[in-house]
Amino acid sequence: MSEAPTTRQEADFIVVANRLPVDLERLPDGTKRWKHSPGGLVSALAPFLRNQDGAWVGWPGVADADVEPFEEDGLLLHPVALSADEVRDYYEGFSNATLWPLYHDVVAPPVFERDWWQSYVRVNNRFADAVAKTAAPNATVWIQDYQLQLAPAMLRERRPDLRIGFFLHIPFPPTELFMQLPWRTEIVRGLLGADLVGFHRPGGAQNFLWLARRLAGLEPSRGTVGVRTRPGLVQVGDRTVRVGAFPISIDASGLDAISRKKETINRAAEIRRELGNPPKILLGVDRLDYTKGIDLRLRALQELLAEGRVDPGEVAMVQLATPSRERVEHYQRMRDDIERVVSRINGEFARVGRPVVHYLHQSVDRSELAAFYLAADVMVVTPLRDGMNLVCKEYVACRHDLGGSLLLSEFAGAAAELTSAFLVNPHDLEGVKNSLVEALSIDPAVGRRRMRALRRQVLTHDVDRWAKSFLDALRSEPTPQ
Ligand code: ADQ
Repeated sequence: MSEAPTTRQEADFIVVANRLPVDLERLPDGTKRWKHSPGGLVSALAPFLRNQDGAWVGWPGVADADVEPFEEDGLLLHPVALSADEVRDYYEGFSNATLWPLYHDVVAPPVFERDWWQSYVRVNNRFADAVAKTAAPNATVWIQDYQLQLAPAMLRERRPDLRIGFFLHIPFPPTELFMQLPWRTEIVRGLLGADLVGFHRPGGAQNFLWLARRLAGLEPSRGTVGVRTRPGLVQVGDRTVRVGAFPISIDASGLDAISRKKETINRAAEIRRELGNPPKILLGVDRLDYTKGIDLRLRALQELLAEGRVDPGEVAMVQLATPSRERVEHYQRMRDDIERVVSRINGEFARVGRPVVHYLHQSVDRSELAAFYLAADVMVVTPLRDGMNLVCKEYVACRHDLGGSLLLSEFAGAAAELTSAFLVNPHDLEGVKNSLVEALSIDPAVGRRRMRALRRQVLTHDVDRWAKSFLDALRSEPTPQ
């Protein structure tokens, strides 16, 4: 992809996210090039934006990149530069070592550093400046995720004419945990700068409404928030802020189509052969993150093998783990732990040429991923906490053959929709083990029935519906309750 000259300066619809949908790469000879960056949010919103001649404001993924806005495929890309210190303090620090663990039920201890907070404030201001410059009069702006929670209020100060939406992709924590944050009031006030604040689940919206009363002294509506309906209302001066639940999803029909292709079906059969044609294949697909519960699903398998409840000759497990946040200390330790368990299992239960766990610390492309989904008898998704989790929906979208079973943590947002999965409490190792055994030995007719129910949900609630329901709500006027 090459840099094109800017043809447009302003946009009527702008997505703002920590990352641009393209990454800047520096080549060894000093030249730069853009590369499409994979990821849930990018694939969710890019098609939507292209149809509307929109703009995307975000960081290009490398420190100190000073690049001018440019247009690509009908989309205006507006890079926001971060210095190396800001990458360390705003991104790796406050976003990923303070907010990420705090919002995921403190499964790792959050670190509270005043310098990181200062950097977070500075970078959020810079994003607000960039959007203020790019937005046409009365434009619609959709700010994404935990890295930019101050940006709604900062942007409103600069541009009161804009319609501002905010969506949080990770869980919004229980109020008792949120109250630990030294800068809790600033974050709540930052979010209240939006016209519509969206969460995956009604529970997150409800927690936020409670905090708006407790920390900002406002009087929110008291009704229960519904899914895509009945948002909560908060009166902030002369503005009414709506707070709602909008569960995100995937491009379900796109993945369904890929999984029906002959090449994908052949590749799935080939994967089974490459694994030695074991009767059953277990699959895990995750960013390598301590919230995803990769270690505990391995431990469940290890105990089942040790107890003789699973025969190592009958089962192979594939764990695909995308490298993630490798400079954050907690992630380095977790990677070591996981790799140690993988070697223990293989050390004890593998035969020459036949490992039990096939662990790939790699990203694979979409069609290869679809083939893995199609090859797997049991998809194992065991996060300790997850805002939604797209992997489980992707698995279901690929199973046009109605084969396969889904084992899913109750602590993923998706569990509320995917009720025909084997739902497990990931803290209860015996429960996970029992459900694994059950999923491995399910009667095929029962399995098909369950998969049909899962597919009905996923195929009728796709990412377009998510984006449309959020944007329709954002562009409509609040109705008094
Ligand atoms: P993530 O924490 O990144 O997203 P998830 O929703 O599962 O988690 O999305 C991960 C994406 O990466 C999926 O599309 C998956 O296919 C892909 N992926 C993972 N490992 C891969 C591999 N080895 N190769 C190729 N692709 C791989 C955050 C929140 C979630 C929320 C999303 C969207 O933490 O809870 O669902 O945002 O809002």
